[in-house]
Amino acid sequence: MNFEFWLGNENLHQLTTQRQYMMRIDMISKSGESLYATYSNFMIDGEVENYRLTSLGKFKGTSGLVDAMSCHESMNFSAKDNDHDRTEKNCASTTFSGWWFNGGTDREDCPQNYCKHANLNGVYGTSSTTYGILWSGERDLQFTEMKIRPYNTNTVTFM
Ligand SMILES: [Ca+2]
Repeated sequence: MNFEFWLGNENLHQLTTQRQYMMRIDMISKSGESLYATYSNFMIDGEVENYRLTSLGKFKGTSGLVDAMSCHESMNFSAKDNDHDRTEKNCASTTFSGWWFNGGTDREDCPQNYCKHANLNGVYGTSSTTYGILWSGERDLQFTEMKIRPYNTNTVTFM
């Protein structure tokens, strides 16, 4: 697949509530380095719960890569006309994207009062930390892909 595609939150909800899924994110950095992040769990709540990112489970990824997605765990999905982030502003508006924006101040390992630590739905082709595609300090990502599959302890081990 070589174009922008989003499966849709309702589809993600229907799929991920049937059984335990794991998620793998593949990324190519601005400088061309391949990066990956995997999570042992991926589940999206329904529309009534604003497609909340219920659970991510355990993280494993490229050596040195920050676990940026966990700062979005248990957040509602926000869109421009559906502000469910925890800031006074509208993160979806400032980033031109929909995402499980956070913005809280209750986790020391996450950016404080800031919309995101990762945003794979940002705007392509910009180093902007406000609205670009980023993963922690990795800005202007060339490529990102989020994939899910049924969790199988035989094929993947999360320490
Ligand atoms: Ca808000």
